[in-house]
Amino acid sequence: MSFDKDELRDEYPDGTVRLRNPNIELMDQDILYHLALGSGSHDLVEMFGDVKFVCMGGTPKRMEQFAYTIMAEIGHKLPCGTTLQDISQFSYRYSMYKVGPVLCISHGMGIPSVGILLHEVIKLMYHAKVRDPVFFRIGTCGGIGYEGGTVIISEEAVDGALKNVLELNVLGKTIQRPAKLDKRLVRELKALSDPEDPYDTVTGKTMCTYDFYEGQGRLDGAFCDFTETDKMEYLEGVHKAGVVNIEMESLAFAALTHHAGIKAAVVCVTLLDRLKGDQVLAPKEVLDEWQQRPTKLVCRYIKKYLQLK
Ligand code: R2B
Ligand code: URA
Repeated sequence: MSFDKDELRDEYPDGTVRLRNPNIELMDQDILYHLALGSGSHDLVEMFGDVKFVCMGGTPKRMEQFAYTIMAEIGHKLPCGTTLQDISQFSYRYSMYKVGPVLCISHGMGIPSVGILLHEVIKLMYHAKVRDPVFFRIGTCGGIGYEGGTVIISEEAVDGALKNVLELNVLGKTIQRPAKLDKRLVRELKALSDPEDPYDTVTGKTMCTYDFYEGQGRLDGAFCDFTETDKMEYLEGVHKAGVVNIEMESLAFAALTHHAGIKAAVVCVTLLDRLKGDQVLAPKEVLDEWQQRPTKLVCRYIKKYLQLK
C-alpha cells in the first residue's frame, strides 16, 4: 500500500503534540507572551492537561458566547461561586476560556494574527502534554454561489492564486507549507448536519486571502483598480475550480495544524453570496443567528466524542 507522505499525521506514538523545534526543550522556560501564560509561571499540565478540543473564532465576544454554549451543551459545571474567566485577559490580545475539555480562543483577523496564536497554542498543547487534540476554526466567510446563512466545511484551503500552500517568508526566503485539513473530520462533520436544519451545510475548497477588500475582489474598498467584469471573471473562475467560500485565516490554520500533526477543521457561515454583491447587508440579528450555525455543528461533534449524545 502506498501512502501520500503528507496524509500521515506527525505525532508522537502516545498522541502528544509534536513540536518541530528542538530549541524549546532546551529553554529554562517558555513565555507564551500573547496568551499571558508561561511554562515557568503556570502549571500548564494542571491547567490544560485535560484539553481535548480547541475551538477558535475571530472575536472575543463570540468565543465567550461559544464557551457558555458549550458549557450548557456538555453540562459542565463551574465550581460554586465562580464564573468563566478570560485566561488571557492580561495579554490584551486574545481571549481564552476553558470549559472542561474545551478551550475557546479568539484569533483576531487574518493570517498573521491566527499564525501567532497557533504557534503559542501548539506550544501550550505540548507543554500541557495534551494528547490528540482536535482544533476547530468557527468563523464567517463570503460564499461563492451560496446565499447568506449557508454553513461551509472546508475540504482544503487555497490562497488567492488557488495554491494549496501557506507561503511564509523565513530568513528572507519563501517557504511553503501544505494547507491540508483532515478529510475524515470533514466527513464526520458533514454527517452531523441535520436534514431538519433550516439551512444547507456544504463542503468545498476555501480561498484564504490577505485582505477583505481588494484581496477578495471587492469593488467597495477605499481603492479599486479593476472592473466589475474583472471581478466576476475571477470569482466565477475560482468557483469553477471548486472554491465555495472566501475568508482570511484558513490557510494558516490548515498549514500550521497539519505541520504539527493536529487534526483540524474549518467551519464557517456565509454572510453573503459574493456572486451577488460585496456589502454585508443582512441585519445584525440575522447575522447573529447565522453565526450560531457553525457553533451548532461543532457542539454536535464535541458531544458525540464525549459520548453525551
Ligand atoms: C472572516 O471575517 C473576517 C473579516 O470580516 C475575517 O477574519 C474572516 O476570515
Ligand atoms: N469574511 C470574509 O473574509 N469575507 C466575507 O466576504 C465575509 C466575511
